[in-house]
Amino acid sequence: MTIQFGRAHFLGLDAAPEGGIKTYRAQVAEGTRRDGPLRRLQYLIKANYAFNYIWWFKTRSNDPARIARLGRLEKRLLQPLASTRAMTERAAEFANSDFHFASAMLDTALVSRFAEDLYKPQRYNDPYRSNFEHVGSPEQSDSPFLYMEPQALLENANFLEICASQAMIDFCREVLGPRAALSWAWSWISQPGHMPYQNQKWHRDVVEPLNFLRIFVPLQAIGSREDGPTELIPGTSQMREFYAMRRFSDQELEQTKVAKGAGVVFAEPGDVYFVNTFALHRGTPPGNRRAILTLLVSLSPSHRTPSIRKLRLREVPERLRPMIRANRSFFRHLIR
Ligand SMILES: O=C(O)CCC(=O)C(=O)O
Repeated sequence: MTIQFGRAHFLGLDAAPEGGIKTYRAQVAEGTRRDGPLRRLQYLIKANYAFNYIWWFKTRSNDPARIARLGRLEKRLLQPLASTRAMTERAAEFANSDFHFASAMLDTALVSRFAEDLYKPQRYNDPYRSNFEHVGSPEQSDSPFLYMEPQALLENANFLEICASQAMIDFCREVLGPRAALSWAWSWISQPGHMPYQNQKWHRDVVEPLNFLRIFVPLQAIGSREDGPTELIPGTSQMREFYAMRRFSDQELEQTKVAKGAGVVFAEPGDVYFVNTFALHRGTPPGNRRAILTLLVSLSPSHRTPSIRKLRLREVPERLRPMIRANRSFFRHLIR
Protein backbone atom coordinates (compact mmCIF):
# COMPACT_ATOMS: atom_id res chain seq x y z
CA MET A 1 0.00 0.00 0.00
CA THR A 2 1.30 3.46 -0.91
CA ILE A 3 -0.75 6.56 -0.06
CA GLN A 4 0.19 9.92 -1.53
CA PHE A 5 -0.11 13.30 0.25
CA GLY A 6 1.01 15.93 -2.25
CA ARG A 7 4.56 14.94 -3.06
CA ALA A 8 5.01 12.83 0.06
CA HIS A 9 4.15 9.15 -0.01
CA PHE A 10 3.24 6.87 2.84
CA LEU A 11 4.55 3.35 2.30
CA GLY A 12 2.84 0.50 4.08
CA LEU A 13 4.13 -2.93 5.06
CA ASP A 14 3.13 -4.42 1.74
CA ALA A 15 4.87 -1.93 -0.54
CA ALA A 16 7.87 -3.16 -2.54
CA PRO A 17 10.47 -0.49 -3.34
CA GLU A 18 11.57 -2.23 -6.54
CA GLY A 19 10.60 -5.34 -8.55
CA GLY A 20 11.98 -8.53 -7.00
CA ILE A 21 12.30 -7.08 -3.49
CA LYS A 22 10.08 -8.80 -0.97
CA THR A 23 7.74 -6.61 1.05
CA TYR A 24 7.92 -6.53 4.86
CA ARG A 25 4.83 -8.75 5.03
CA ALA A 26 6.22 -11.26 2.53
CA GLN A 27 9.50 -11.45 4.47
CA VAL A 28 7.60 -12.09 7.69
CA ALA A 29 5.44 -14.75 5.99
CA GLU A 30 8.49 -16.65 4.69
CA GLY A 31 10.23 -16.37 8.06
CA THR A 32 13.15 -14.15 7.03
CA ARG A 33 12.02 -11.13 9.07
CA ARG A 34 10.90 -11.06 12.68
CA ASP A 35 7.67 -9.23 13.36
CA GLY A 36 6.22 -7.27 16.29
CA PRO A 37 4.71 -3.82 16.87
CA LEU A 38 8.08 -2.16 17.53
CA ARG A 39 9.71 -3.83 14.54
CA ARG A 40 6.86 -2.68 12.30
CA LEU A 41 7.16 0.84 13.54
CA GLN A 42 10.93 0.86 13.05
CA TYR A 43 10.53 -0.49 9.53
CA LEU A 44 7.83 2.04 8.63
CA ILE A 45 9.93 4.95 9.89
CA LYS A 46 13.03 3.82 8.02
CA ALA A 47 11.21 2.92 4.79
CA ASN A 48 9.23 6.16 4.71
CA TYR A 49 12.25 8.27 5.54
CA ALA A 50 14.37 6.62 2.82
CA PHE A 51 11.65 6.80 0.19
CA ASN A 52 10.56 10.34 0.85
CA TYR A 53 14.10 11.64 1.26
CA ILE A 54 14.70 10.72 -2.38
CA TRP A 55 11.32 11.44 -3.91
CA TRP A 56 10.86 14.74 -2.15
CA PHE A 57 14.10 16.18 -3.50
CA LYS A 58 14.29 14.46 -6.79
CA THR A 59 10.73 14.66 -8.03
CA ARG A 60 10.80 18.39 -7.41
CA SER A 61 13.71 18.84 -9.75
CA ASN A 62 16.55 16.69 -10.85
CA ASP A 63 18.59 19.67 -11.96
CA PRO A 64 22.23 18.61 -11.42
CA ALA A 65 23.18 22.02 -9.97
CA ARG A 66 20.44 21.69 -7.36
CA ILE A 67 21.34 18.08 -6.60
CA ALA A 68 25.01 19.09 -6.18
CA ARG A 69 24.07 21.92 -3.77
CA LEU A 70 21.90 19.61 -1.69
CA GLY A 71 24.60 16.96 -1.85
CA ARG A 72 27.17 19.36 -0.37
CA LEU A 73 24.71 20.23 2.37
CA GLU A 74 24.10 16.56 3.12
CA LYS A 75 27.85 15.94 3.37
CA ARG A 76 28.25 18.85 5.78
CA LEU A 77 25.36 17.70 7.97
CA LEU A 78 26.27 14.02 8.09
CA GLN A 79 30.03 14.36 8.41
CA PRO A 80 30.85 17.94 9.42
CA LEU A 81 34.55 17.35 10.02
CA ALA A 82 35.19 15.43 6.84
CA SER A 83 33.78 18.12 4.58
CA THR A 84 36.73 20.38 5.39
CA ARG A 85 39.30 17.75 4.34
CA ALA A 86 41.15 18.20 1.04
CA MET A 87 40.20 15.71 -1.66
CA THR A 88 42.75 13.15 -2.79
CA GLU A 89 43.95 13.49 -6.36
CA ARG A 90 42.01 10.45 -7.56
CA ALA A 91 38.82 11.57 -5.79
CA ALA A 92 39.12 14.99 -7.47
CA GLU A 93 39.59 13.28 -10.80
CA PHE A 94 36.52 11.14 -10.12
CA ALA A 95 34.51 14.27 -9.32
CA ASN A 96 35.44 15.65 -12.77
CA SER A 97 35.15 12.53 -14.87
CA ASP A 98 32.54 10.47 -12.94
CA PHE A 99 34.80 7.46 -13.43
CA HIS A 100 37.68 5.63 -11.81
CA PHE A 101 39.18 2.36 -13.02
CA ALA A 102 41.15 0.12 -10.66
CA SER A 103 43.06 -2.76 -12.27
CA ALA A 104 43.30 -6.03 -10.36
CA MET A 105 41.69 -4.65 -7.21
CA LEU A 106 40.12 -8.00 -6.37
CA ASP A 107 41.36 -11.55 -6.19
CA THR A 108 40.35 -13.24 -9.47
CA ALA A 109 39.62 -16.56 -7.73
CA LEU A 110 37.15 -14.79 -5.44
CA VAL A 111 35.48 -13.10 -8.41
CA SER A 112 35.10 -16.40 -10.23
CA ARG A 113 33.69 -18.09 -7.10
CA PHE A 114 31.03 -15.40 -6.95
CA ALA A 115 30.37 -15.73 -10.71
CA GLU A 116 29.78 -19.47 -10.18
CA ASP A 117 27.23 -18.64 -7.48
CA LEU A 118 25.39 -16.32 -9.87
CA TYR A 119 25.32 -18.91 -12.69
CA LYS A 120 24.11 -21.78 -10.44
CA PRO A 121 20.46 -22.75 -11.02
CA GLN A 122 18.38 -20.63 -8.65
CA ARG A 123 15.46 -18.21 -8.44
CA TYR A 124 16.12 -15.12 -10.55
CA ASN A 125 14.08 -11.96 -10.88
CA ASP A 126 14.07 -8.71 -12.82
CA PRO A 127 13.67 -5.38 -10.98
CA TYR A 128 12.00 -3.91 -14.07
CA ARG A 129 9.23 -6.56 -14.10
CA SER A 130 7.70 -7.06 -10.69
CA ASN A 131 5.96 -10.31 -11.64
CA PHE A 132 8.85 -11.98 -13.39
CA GLU A 133 10.58 -14.98 -11.88
CA HIS A 134 12.74 -17.70 -13.38
CA VAL A 135 13.67 -20.78 -11.39
CA GLY A 136 16.41 -22.87 -12.96
CA SER A 137 19.59 -22.30 -14.90
CA PRO A 138 20.24 -19.19 -17.02
CA GLU A 139 20.28 -21.35 -20.19
CA GLN A 140 16.66 -22.31 -19.54
CA SER A 141 15.49 -18.71 -19.84
CA ASP A 142 15.46 -16.26 -22.73
CA SER A 143 14.64 -13.29 -20.53
CA PRO A 144 16.97 -10.31 -21.17
CA PHE A 145 18.01 -9.95 -17.51
CA LEU A 146 18.32 -12.53 -14.74
CA TYR A 147 19.00 -10.93 -11.35
CA MET A 148 20.05 -12.84 -8.27
CA GLU A 149 17.43 -12.45 -5.53
CA PRO A 150 18.42 -9.44 -3.42
CA GLN A 151 18.53 -11.14 -0.02
CA ALA A 152 20.35 -14.19 -1.42
CA LEU A 153 22.91 -11.81 -2.87
CA LEU A 154 23.32 -9.72 0.27
CA GLU A 155 23.95 -12.86 2.35
CA ASN A 156 26.28 -14.58 -0.13
CA ALA A 157 29.69 -15.21 1.48
CA ASN A 158 31.67 -14.49 -1.71
CA PHE A 159 29.70 -11.28 -2.21
CA LEU A 160 30.50 -10.18 1.36
CA GLU A 161 34.16 -10.99 0.82
CA ILE A 162 34.23 -8.82 -2.31
CA CYS A 163 32.57 -5.98 -0.38
CA ALA A 164 35.15 -6.30 2.39
CA SER A 165 37.96 -5.29 0.02
CA GLN A 166 39.77 -2.55 1.93
CA ALA A 167 41.03 -0.95 -1.28
CA MET A 168 37.45 -0.66 -2.55
CA ILE A 169 36.15 0.78 0.72
CA ASP A 170 39.03 3.27 0.89
CA PHE A 171 38.19 4.68 -2.53
CA CYS A 172 34.52 5.11 -1.56
CA ARG A 173 35.55 7.00 1.56
CA GLU A 174 37.86 9.26 -0.41
CA VAL A 175 34.98 10.24 -2.67
CA LEU A 176 32.02 10.26 -0.28
CA GLY A 177 33.62 10.59 3.15
CA PRO A 178 33.85 8.35 6.24
CA ARG A 179 30.09 7.69 6.44
CA ALA A 180 30.08 5.95 3.03
CA ALA A 181 28.07 2.75 3.40
CA LEU A 182 27.00 -0.12 1.25
CA SER A 183 23.28 0.49 0.76
CA TRP A 184 22.24 -1.96 -1.97
CA ALA A 185 23.62 -4.33 -4.59
CA TRP A 186 22.53 -6.04 -7.78
CA SER A 187 24.07 -8.91 -9.64
CA TRP A 188 22.69 -10.10 -12.92
CA ILE A 189 23.22 -11.92 -16.16
CA SER A 190 22.44 -10.00 -19.36
CA GLN A 191 21.38 -12.42 -22.05
CA PRO A 192 22.10 -12.12 -25.78
CA GLY A 193 19.55 -11.74 -28.56
CA HIS A 194 17.53 -8.78 -27.30
CA MET A 195 16.94 -5.22 -28.37
CA PRO A 196 18.33 -2.65 -25.87
CA TYR A 197 16.37 -3.32 -22.72
CA GLN A 198 15.83 -0.98 -19.74
CA ASN A 199 19.27 0.12 -18.41
CA GLN A 200 20.74 -0.67 -21.86
CA LYS A 201 19.25 2.66 -22.98
CA TRP A 202 21.01 5.94 -22.09
CA HIS A 203 19.93 7.21 -18.67
CA ARG A 204 21.01 8.74 -15.39
CA ASP A 205 20.37 6.94 -12.12
CA VAL A 206 17.96 9.50 -10.75
CA VAL A 207 16.30 7.75 -7.83
CA GLU A 208 19.41 7.35 -5.72
CA PRO A 209 20.56 9.25 -2.62
CA LEU A 210 22.15 12.67 -3.03
CA ASN A 211 25.71 11.43 -2.46
CA PHE A 212 26.29 8.05 -4.01
CA LEU A 213 28.49 6.09 -6.36
CA ARG A 214 28.28 2.69 -7.92
CA ILE A 215 30.98 0.06 -8.02
CA PHE A 216 31.02 -2.30 -11.00
CA VAL A 217 32.64 -5.69 -10.66
CA PRO A 218 32.71 -7.53 -14.01
CA LEU A 219 32.43 -11.26 -13.41
CA GLN A 220 34.09 -12.21 -16.67
CA ALA A 221 36.40 -10.60 -19.22
CA ILE A 222 34.77 -7.77 -21.14
CA GLY A 223 37.00 -7.20 -24.15
CA SER A 224 34.66 -6.24 -26.98
CA ARG A 225 31.17 -4.83 -27.60
CA GLU A 226 29.94 -8.42 -27.96
CA ASP A 227 30.77 -8.90 -24.25
CA GLY A 228 28.32 -6.15 -23.24
CA PRO A 229 30.48 -3.38 -21.74
CA THR A 230 29.13 -0.46 -19.74
CA GLU A 231 29.10 2.72 -21.84
CA LEU A 232 29.56 6.11 -20.20
CA ILE A 233 29.67 9.75 -21.20
CA PRO A 234 32.17 10.96 -18.62
CA GLY A 235 31.80 14.33 -16.96
CA THR A 236 28.04 14.56 -17.54
CA SER A 237 26.89 14.27 -13.91
CA GLN A 238 27.08 18.08 -13.60
CA MET A 239 25.70 18.81 -17.05
CA ARG A 240 22.45 20.75 -16.96
CA GLU A 241 20.81 18.98 -19.87
CA PHE A 242 19.26 15.56 -20.22
CA TYR A 243 18.18 15.14 -16.63
CA ALA A 244 14.52 14.33 -17.15
CA MET A 245 13.51 11.00 -15.62
CA ARG A 246 13.57 9.06 -18.86
CA ARG A 247 15.79 7.19 -21.29
CA PHE A 248 17.59 9.06 -24.10
CA SER A 249 18.28 8.02 -27.67
CA ASP A 250 21.67 7.97 -29.40
CA GLN A 251 20.50 10.75 -31.72
CA GLU A 252 19.63 13.05 -28.82
CA LEU A 253 23.04 12.55 -27.26
CA GLU A 254 25.15 12.50 -30.42
CA GLN A 255 26.78 15.91 -29.89
CA THR A 256 27.36 15.34 -26.18
CA LYS A 257 28.95 11.97 -26.89
CA VAL A 258 31.41 13.56 -29.30
CA ALA A 259 32.09 16.61 -27.10
CA LYS A 260 32.69 14.62 -23.90
CA GLY A 261 34.15 11.47 -25.41
CA ALA A 262 31.77 8.60 -24.71
CA GLY A 263 33.51 5.32 -24.15
CA VAL A 264 32.95 1.69 -23.27
CA VAL A 265 34.68 0.06 -20.32
CA PHE A 266 36.71 -3.05 -21.04
CA ALA A 267 37.88 -5.03 -18.04
CA GLU A 268 39.31 -8.30 -16.81
CA PRO A 269 37.97 -10.24 -13.82
CA GLY A 270 39.50 -8.64 -10.72
CA ASP A 271 39.25 -5.13 -12.19
CA VAL A 272 36.75 -2.79 -10.61
CA TYR A 273 35.34 0.50 -11.87
CA PHE A 274 33.64 3.20 -9.87
CA VAL A 275 31.02 5.35 -11.59
CA ASN A 276 28.93 8.32 -10.63
CA THR A 277 25.91 6.95 -12.45
CA PHE A 278 24.11 10.27 -12.23
CA ALA A 279 26.24 10.75 -15.38
CA LEU A 280 24.75 9.46 -18.63
CA HIS A 281 25.46 5.77 -19.10
CA ARG A 282 24.01 2.48 -20.27
CA GLY A 283 24.81 -1.20 -20.61
CA THR A 284 25.47 -2.63 -24.08
CA PRO A 285 23.15 -5.45 -25.20
CA PRO A 286 25.64 -8.33 -25.30
CA GLY A 287 26.24 -10.91 -28.02
CA ASN A 288 27.36 -13.34 -25.28
CA ARG A 289 25.94 -13.84 -21.80
CA ARG A 290 27.43 -11.22 -19.50
CA ALA A 291 27.52 -11.31 -15.70
CA ILE A 292 28.16 -8.34 -13.46
CA LEU A 293 27.95 -7.32 -9.82
CA THR A 294 27.28 -3.73 -8.91
CA LEU A 295 27.19 -2.09 -5.49
CA LEU A 296 25.46 1.08 -4.42
CA VAL A 297 27.47 3.06 -1.88
CA SER A 298 25.95 6.19 -0.36
CA LEU A 299 25.80 8.41 2.70
CA SER A 300 22.03 8.11 3.17
CA PRO A 301 20.12 4.87 2.71
CA SER A 302 18.53 4.13 -0.64
CA HIS A 303 14.76 3.55 -0.74
CA ARG A 304 15.58 -0.17 -0.97
CA THR A 305 17.91 -0.30 2.06
CA PRO A 306 15.22 -0.79 4.78
CA SER A 307 14.20 -4.08 3.06
CA ILE A 308 17.54 -5.65 3.95
CA ARG A 309 17.40 -8.33 6.61
CA LYS A 310 20.50 -7.48 8.60
CA LEU A 311 22.88 -10.30 9.47
CA ARG A 312 24.45 -10.71 12.85
CA LEU A 313 28.23 -10.67 12.74
CA ARG A 314 28.27 -14.27 13.94
CA GLU A 315 26.25 -15.33 10.85
CA VAL A 316 29.08 -14.10 8.63
CA PRO A 317 31.95 -16.50 7.82
CA GLU A 318 34.61 -16.17 10.48
CA ARG A 319 37.38 -15.26 8.02
CA LEU A 320 35.48 -12.07 7.07
CA ARG A 321 34.73 -10.82 10.56
CA PRO A 322 37.99 -8.91 11.18
CA MET A 323 37.52 -6.92 7.92
CA ILE A 324 33.91 -6.20 8.74
CA ARG A 325 34.75 -5.21 12.33
CA ALA A 326 37.34 -2.80 10.96
CA ASN A 327 34.70 -1.25 8.67
CA ARG A 328 31.52 -1.35 10.78
CA SER A 329 30.19 1.88 9.40
CA PHE A 330 30.56 0.73 5.77
CA PHE A 331 28.53 -2.41 6.58
CA ARG A 332 26.01 -0.73 8.90
CA HIS A 333 22.99 -1.49 6.69
CA LEU A 334 23.94 -5.15 6.19
CA ILE A 335 25.44 -6.37 9.41
CA ARG A 336 24.62 -5.48 12.99
O1 LIG B 1 24.93 -3.05 -17.45
C1 LIG B 1 25.70 -2.10 -17.35
O2 LIG B 1 26.88 -2.16 -17.67
C2 LIG B 1 25.19 -0.76 -16.88
C3 LIG B 1 24.04 -0.91 -15.94
C4 LIG B 1 23.27 0.34 -15.72
O3 LIG B 1 23.24 1.21 -16.53
C5 LIG B 1 22.50 0.49 -14.50
O4 LIG B 1 22.40 -0.49 -13.73
O5 LIG B 1 22.00 1.61 -14.24
